[in-house]
Amino acid sequence: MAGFDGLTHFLENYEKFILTAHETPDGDAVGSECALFLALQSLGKTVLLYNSDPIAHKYSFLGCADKIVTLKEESQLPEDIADYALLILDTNDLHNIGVVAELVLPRVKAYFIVDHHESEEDIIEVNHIEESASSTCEILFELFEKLEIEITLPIAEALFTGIVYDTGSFIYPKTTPRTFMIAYILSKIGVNPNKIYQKIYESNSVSALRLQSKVLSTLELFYDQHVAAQTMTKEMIFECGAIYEEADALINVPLKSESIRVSLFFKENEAGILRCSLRSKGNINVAEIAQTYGGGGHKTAAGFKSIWPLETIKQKVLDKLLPYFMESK
Ligand SMILES: [Mn+2]
Repeated sequence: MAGFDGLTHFLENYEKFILTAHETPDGDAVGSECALFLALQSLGKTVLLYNSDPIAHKYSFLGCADKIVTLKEESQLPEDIADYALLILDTNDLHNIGVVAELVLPRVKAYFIVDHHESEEDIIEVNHIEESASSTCEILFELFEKLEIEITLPIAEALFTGIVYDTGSFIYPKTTPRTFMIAYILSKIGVNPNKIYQKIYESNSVSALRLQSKVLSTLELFYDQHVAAQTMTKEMIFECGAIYEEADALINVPLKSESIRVSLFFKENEAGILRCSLRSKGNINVAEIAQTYGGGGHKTAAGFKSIWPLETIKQKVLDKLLPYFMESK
């Protein structure tokens, strides 16, 4: 495991911090932002939170969720932004922080990444990236212990949220004894696991439920029922009164079927921009396919923005998957 020296030096070196996380922030992104916000404040630092996309309503129970500003334009930034340092959480891809890359990154004194996604060696060397960690929140827990920062209940709830989200409630492959040990400590501090579960998984709007029903009805199966494809158009979002972010977990639904090895989700946002998300079980590397089209991700979870219309890109992706399923055709 990497030491915390680089990160602790960075935190000591500056007094003012801006925190951000990846586009379409998930439970680990928001949880790590909130936890680090409160922890840095307890050290007497000045801290601001900016994201490129709004956070989902279900995370509004977190202590500082209302402090997160959705960044649209320069005028929202502090006048003394040149005195700030930027901490980028839960992604190591500067293309994945949206407008923060254009408006904040060039103006701050320095930046530092805290993340657990796969990365290039040169990025890992100068940042804090632990690929084996279940979540960014798991890394932050260890940081707080190292710095002897008191983990208050709001910090504990934020950390627990990120860990529960990124481990699929303690079942995904990077869930380790260390993850359970941290969960044990957080629950001793007073976190109520059932409350967090309800907030994350049982707080969706009815519009999200309607959207799910529409998206699931687009399901198509390919390659002897090993590949599933779902589609969401902007019209579906408008008809349901939903928002784009409410579709983020729908790609996981087909994977619950035993025969499905790859799940594809072609989704248009409200502005009509088409994105393709890919998930796989087993040894199919979907990040390779996403990289072909300018995207990225992990071996089992990746995505890219499409410059082609839906039917064209769907066929291109299916063609890329063909070699994996030649024998079963
Ligand atoms: Mn994460």
